This record gives sequence, structure tokens and C-alpha cells, in this order.
Amino acid sequence: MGSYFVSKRGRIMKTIYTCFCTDIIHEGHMNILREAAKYGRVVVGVLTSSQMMLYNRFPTKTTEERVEMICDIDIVDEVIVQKAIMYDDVIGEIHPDYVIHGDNWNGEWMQRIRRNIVSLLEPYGGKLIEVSFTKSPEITRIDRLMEQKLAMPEFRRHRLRRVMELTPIVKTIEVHSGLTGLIAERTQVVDEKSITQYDAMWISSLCDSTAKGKPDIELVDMTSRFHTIDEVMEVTTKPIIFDGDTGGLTEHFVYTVRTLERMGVSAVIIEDKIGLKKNSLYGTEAGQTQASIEEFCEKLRAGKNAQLSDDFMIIARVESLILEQGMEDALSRAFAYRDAGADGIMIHSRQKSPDEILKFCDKFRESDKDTPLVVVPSSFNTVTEDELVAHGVNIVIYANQLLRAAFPAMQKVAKSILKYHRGAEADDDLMSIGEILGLIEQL
Ligand code: SPV
Ligand code: MG
Repeated sequence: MGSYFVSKRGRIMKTIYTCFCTDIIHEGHMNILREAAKYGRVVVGVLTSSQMMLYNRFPTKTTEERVEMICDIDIVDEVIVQKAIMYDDVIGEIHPDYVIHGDNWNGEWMQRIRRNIVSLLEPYGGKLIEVSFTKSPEITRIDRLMEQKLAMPEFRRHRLRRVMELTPIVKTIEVHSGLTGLIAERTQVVDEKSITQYDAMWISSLCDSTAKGKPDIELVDMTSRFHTIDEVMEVTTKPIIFDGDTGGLTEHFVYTVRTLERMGVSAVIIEDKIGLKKNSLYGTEAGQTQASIEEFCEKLRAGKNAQLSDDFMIIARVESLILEQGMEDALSRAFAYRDAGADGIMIHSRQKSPDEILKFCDKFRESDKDTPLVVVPSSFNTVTEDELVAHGVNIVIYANQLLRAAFPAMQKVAKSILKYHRGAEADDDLMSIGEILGLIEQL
């Protein structure tokens, strides 16, 4: 038997536990609680924000606010914080006689959680009570509203800063269309104990240009780049980091900052180059020119002065290692840009080995523990997220992989159709029509 409580009338009461992962209490939750109260003392676990975000239900309230919200419900006897998605710790601690849950165990991940609960209850005779999931137009409406709230500019913009507080490293994937946005929004990998998904999206100048068949030389104008952002925003909720190239003329950059903020973009990264910008991965072969520290600081200061919200970030990208100017130059620029108001530093390299990037991060962290560091491991792609965390990196950007994956896949199918004069041979490489229709949810 689990731990027990004695009611005011001297009756021994059993304990029933449920975990809530919600920002809002609706009829469905109340049904679960009313059912729970029939079995005994109702203990509700509030899932922490860092765990809740793994579920694709990014919290619009803090863990503390959600605890308060549950405490206010009369029928609830006790509220605790559940710190992991799996129930091992919580069941180990409170040994409930029952766990109660809706019967909506949708998908592989929820099934794992169910198995986890049953296996923990079984050894001591605890039981899982499954109540039928409440479906109503009102609940559907509330769920939709919560999701739409996440997409609103004020909320989305602030979300990058929140994610940085909640996770050791912000995993960011390149997107360049509504469809790639959906992949960033929905892709999950499930293992025994947890789920992993992307935390943020990167609108890359390279991929945004390449997807339009154009070179990455600031040729695709800002209006078109904003259109890509808008397309992505229409179908996603995750925060966006925008590749602002050089930021253009300072007189133009201040307008860009305002527009990005207003749209709900969380951060812009601008690089310290002048003249005709070429992609960094060309390195010194492309004859690119680095801006002087003074002029780049001036652009950063102007951007920060133009900014109206508290949460938008202007991140300075140091190109010294790309342009072979050495570690000392990279570090002195990084500190100067930070002092000019940059909210973070991106350090880039095109070496195969991550050594120079990790060395930069270590040296930067010797005197600055707080300013966010961003890296883009396109060339040094063997480095792991854990290694980056150990060297003080806050945001990792997988800057071009989706586009590079799509091109060979499309080319292969295009060739197959030409070769066989029909589509059948390409079928094994294709998503079914059913899957593609199901991918796009109807509103
Ligand atoms: C981009 O994705 O456009 C970047 C990163 O700026 S890199 O291509 O590595 O320069
Ligand atoms: Mg770029």
C-alpha cells in the first residue's frame, strides 16, 4: 500500500496522483479531478517548464504560476512539482495508490509514459485509472487558442530568452519555407526516457537565397527575406533567429531591427563584413573585407538604440577566424561588440576541427560568463552538443542541413522520371500522398 492520509473524520484515505502539463484549466482537467476525488486524496503534479517544453506545449506561464493555478482548485488536496516526464521519481516518493490519466495516449511517446507508470505501480499493487478523454468544441477551441498565443509576436519574440534559461543549449535548425518550418516545429526523437526536438529556427541567408536560386551575396532583398519569415511564422510557434548578413547600411539596419521586432523575430545576427558579402564558408578565397571595430560597433549601437522591446536580441558575428585574422583579433572584437551593446556573440570557423572554436569559447568565458555564445558547426560537424555546452556555448545552429538534404533527394527523383519515362520507379523515395495531405493540418 502507498503512503496514506487520515481524513478529518478519521477515515484512512488512499492517494491518487495526476500530472498536469497545462497553462489553463478546462472542463477536461476538471473531469479528471472530479473522478480522482472519488478514489481519495488528490495530489496533482505540475510538470516543470523545462520538461513541458519537450512536449511541444511551450508554457506561457512559469512553473510557479502553474503551481498557484492548481492550488486554487478546491478539489485538489496537495500540489507538487514533477521534475521529469517519466514518473520514476514521483511514484518513488509518494507511492500513490492510484495514478489517474485521460485515455488519450496518442503516439509512441505517450505509450511509453503509460508503460512507465504501469511498471512502477505494479510491484506494490498500485493501479492506473484511465478516464475517457473529454472532447468538446470548447476544449478544442481553448487548445487552439493556446497554440495561437504561442505564435503571437510578443510571445514568440520573448521565447528565445526563455528557452535559453530552460535548456543547456538551444538547438536551432535552418528553415526557408512553411514546409521546412513544419519540420522544425514537429520533428521529435523519442528514446526510453525523454523526447528531443528543436528549440528554435534559423532563417539562413545562404538557404533563403539558394532556395530562390540566387547567390548568397545580399542579393535577395529584405522585403523578400521578411516574406520568408512570414511564411514560416504562419505555420509555426518556435522562436526565430534571423541571419541579417552584414546588416547593410546602418541607416537601413535600424529599420530592419524595428521590422523584425514587430514581426516577433527573437534575434538578428549580423556579421562584421563590408562591401560585397560572400558566404563565409568560402573563407579568404572570396576576397571579403572585415569591417573596422569602430564602424561595426557603431552599427550595433544604432541597432540597439532603435530597438523598442526588451527581449529582442542583436547578436554580433565575428568573422576573424574565417578571414584568418587570429584568435586575439577574434577575442578583442567580441569584447568590443559586447561593450557596444551586442546581446550575444556568434563565432564562426570553416575548419574541419572544432578546436579553434572551442578555444575561442574557453578564452571568452575566462572573463565573460554570461554573454550568450552562438556557434554554427557546418564544417566542424563532429562536435557534439554536450561538448559545446562544456565550453560555454548557448545556441547551436544547424545552418543549412535541411536545404542540403532536399536538393539531392529532389534531383534523384527528377532523374529517375527522366530515365524511366514514368514516376513508378521513384515511388520508394517518396512520401505517400496520404502522408503529405496529413502533414498539413486543416484549420
Ligand atoms: C548562413 O546560413 O547563411 C550563414 C552561416 O551565414 S554560413 O553559411 O556558415 O556562413
Ligand atoms: Mg548567411
